Amino acid sequence: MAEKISVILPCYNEKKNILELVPVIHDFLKNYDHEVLVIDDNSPDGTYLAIKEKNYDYVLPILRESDKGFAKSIRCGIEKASGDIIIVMDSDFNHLPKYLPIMIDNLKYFDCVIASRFLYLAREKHDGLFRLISSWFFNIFIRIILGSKVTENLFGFFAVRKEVISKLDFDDIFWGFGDYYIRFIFYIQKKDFSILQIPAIFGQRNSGIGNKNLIGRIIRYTKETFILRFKNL
Ligand SMILES: Nc1nc2c(ncn2[C@@H]2O[C@H](COP(=O)(O)OP(=O)(O)O)[C@@H](O)[C@H]2O)c(=O)[nH]1
Ligand SMILES: [Mg+2]
Repeated sequence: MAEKISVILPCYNEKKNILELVPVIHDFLKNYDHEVLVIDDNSPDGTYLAIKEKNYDYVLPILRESDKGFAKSIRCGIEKASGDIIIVMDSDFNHLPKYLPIMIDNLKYFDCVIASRFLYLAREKHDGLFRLISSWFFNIFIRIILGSKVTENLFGFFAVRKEVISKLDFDDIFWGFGDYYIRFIFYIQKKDFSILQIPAIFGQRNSGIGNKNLIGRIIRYTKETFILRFKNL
């Protein structure tokens, strides 16, 4: 039987984006058995109700009212997913759904497929040169401190078999914000799973503002990178 794909979409105040993104994902996955899990941390803009009202048979909307957080929402989605293949992506078009088929198809050959903005420096238009450059430097920093072999340790767009990710300790990884991805990439390499990087362009956020505090994040991620290093000496 064909394998089932579960796309995990954590979201906060993304009503407009999620209503546009979900049908686009559905369209790119029309040749695959799939479900889309929308995990909303009770956004004030009513993201959860908006997608629930659509009543799509391939969507599982999940409302989280306690213990909020980006990485914890992703964990919740993974735990509730019924698919054999897990895909995690942002719900604001920063992660472009056009890459889904190539990511899924390559899971025939690799345990995990990650999208990278820095493989062959895949670039097109982008809305944040500062963000791109700071991410490039930060990836170098992570590679030096943690010995990571991949070009992208921050983006958070990946596909993995459920049986593979289930071999990782979720308590070690899924908390905080984007720093969870540094830990995910670290532990998946530590377990010696095979990883394929595919070049990906950083998509433009369609609407809304998202998390603007880039400097605060750099400081937090630096701290978390050192903590991870010392925990795994
Ligand atoms: N469930 C959940 N999703 C979140 C939270 N914070 C951000 N997100 C979602 O995570 C994704 C990335 O957030 P964004 O603000 O765009 O971060 P950036 O792209 O790294 O600047 C978006 O799809 C957000 O809607 C949260 O606390 N809970
Ligand atoms: Mg974003």
